[in-house]
Amino acid sequence: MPEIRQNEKISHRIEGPFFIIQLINPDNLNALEGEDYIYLGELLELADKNSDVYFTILQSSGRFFSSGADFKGIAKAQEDNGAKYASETSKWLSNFVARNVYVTDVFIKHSKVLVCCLNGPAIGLSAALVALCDIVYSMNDKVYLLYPFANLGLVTEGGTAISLPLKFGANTTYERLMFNKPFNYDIMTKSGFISKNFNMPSSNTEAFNAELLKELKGKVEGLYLPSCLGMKKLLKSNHIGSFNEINSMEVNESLKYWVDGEPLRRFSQLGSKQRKHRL
Ligand code: CO8
Repeated sequence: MPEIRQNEKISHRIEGPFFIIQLINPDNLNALEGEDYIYLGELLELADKNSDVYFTILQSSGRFFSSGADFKGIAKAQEDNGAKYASETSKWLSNFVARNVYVTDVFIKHSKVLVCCLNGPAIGLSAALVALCDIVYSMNDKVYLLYPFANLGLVTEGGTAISLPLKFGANTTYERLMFNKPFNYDIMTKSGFISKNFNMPSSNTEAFNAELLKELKGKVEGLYLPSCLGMKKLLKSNHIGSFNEINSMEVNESLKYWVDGEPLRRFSQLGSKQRKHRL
């Protein structure tokens, strides 16, 4: 396996055909900074290149899967006023567009089967990545996905302009996005987004991850795994063109908002608890 640097918020290991990536920073609900999203993308690329790997498993820790972009990281980016940037456009191309487009692209084109072990809620870009997974299992019925773009002065990102209508239906997507409401467990179950609820208490994420992995090991027994990758390639071919197109459209639309500064004002209110998401 090629070398990769370590990241204190994300671990990885390989067990048989499974490349397991775990978010391990429960104290801030597994919020991720720009560099962490890039690291996540690099891990996916590592899994992609490893011919012994057939499934990439995303696990987390604590009570949240991930609360999305870390507002401390956003504040850092805002203060990034080095002479290296000729303009606000140049700054946000680097701090937002390039990062966002990269991690989304890596998820869209990933060739191994992506399995999400949803132990709790996911928000923002992290929730967008959950919606790009092929199979999702939930720990209990407390899970939800929140895309608070309207509350933060942003627009859809991470391919959600396609993944959400595709997986939950167009009108449900409109209603949830326009009024900043979560896609709750009921919506996720009715649409078939969640394949199985393990009905375990929220304090038991490690047990959920272990139980799910054990079940997956049983499920793949006797299978010809290259068939799984062959089918993923064909299933993916239904939408890959649209996803590639929307990834570029989303970040270019969002760029105007970052340059204008509204997301920064709102992220800072979120950080100082003056702004909350309605859940
Ligand atoms: N960033 C940093 N810290 C966080 C975050 C976050 N996103 N979310 C939670 N935390 C921290 C809190 O500050 C708190 O820390 P402390 O104990 O030191 O005060 C701790 O985690 C626990 O959080 P709460 O006390 O707030 O827990 P609650 O259960 O009351 O609330 C919520 C949970 C609802 C998740 C709330 O914390 C919240 O609203 N968090 C913000 C979620 C959010 O809006 N995320 C951003 C989404 S948008 C996005 O991801 C796209 C951005 C694109 C940029 C990408 C660049 C590549």
